[in-house]
Amino acid sequence: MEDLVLIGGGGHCKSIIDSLNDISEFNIIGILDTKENVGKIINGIKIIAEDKELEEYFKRGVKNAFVTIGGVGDNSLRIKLYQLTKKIGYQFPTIIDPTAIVSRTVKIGEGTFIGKGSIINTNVTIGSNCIINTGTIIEHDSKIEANCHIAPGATLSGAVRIGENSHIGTNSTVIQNISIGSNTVIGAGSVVVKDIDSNEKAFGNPCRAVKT
Ligand code: JB2
Repeated sequence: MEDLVLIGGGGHCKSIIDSLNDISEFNIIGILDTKENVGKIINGIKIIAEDKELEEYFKRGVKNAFVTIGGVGDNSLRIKLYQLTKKIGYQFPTIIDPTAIVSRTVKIGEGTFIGKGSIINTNVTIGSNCIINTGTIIEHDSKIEANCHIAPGATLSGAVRIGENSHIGTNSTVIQNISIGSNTVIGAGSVVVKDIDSNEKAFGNPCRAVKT
């Protein structure tokens, strides 16, 4: 089994560890978090160091890393840590919980997590460093760009397009053929029936952008 280091030891990390335990493909050497959390145990895995030790672990032969920070509504730390880790040279696996149903035609980028009970239908493309969280449904021909978070229970009907760095709130529904831009947040429980531009915050039924 190859060694893997996790980055961020909060709630999202617990979900990833649980899936990794069921997959048994990696030896998790530990978690990196902030100084005050070093020494804590998260789902049986120790927080061993701060992010500044990433280079040292790479030199010692750890070649796989995974960003385990969720960052609800603000992906910036997650993206920063992914880029920093990639620059050092780490590889990022794709982690698919064994309870997810994923068509063999789906393309999934590195560093992306597919959570428990998700269903991903044919011809879907998902970019790198995404979270496809518990119980989501991603229907046929949808395209999700890098660094997106599709929160628990959200449904994307057929051929939905989501631009990079966007967040689709928990239990939201996006009807077929809708485009949602980049850096956009869709609030929890929204029903999206019209396209939503980039750099928007939008919510409700029907989902509308909030004017700021
Ligand atoms: O710079 C950092 C840093 N800043 C905060 N580097 C590293 N390596 N870790 C950092 N952290 C750590 O991220 C915090 O000390 C904390 O341990 C963790 C964030 O944990 P939290 O539970 O607050 O959030 P999360 O992102 O793991 O989970 C959120 O998103 C998930 C998708 C939660 O809202 C969950 O409920 C949700 N399921």
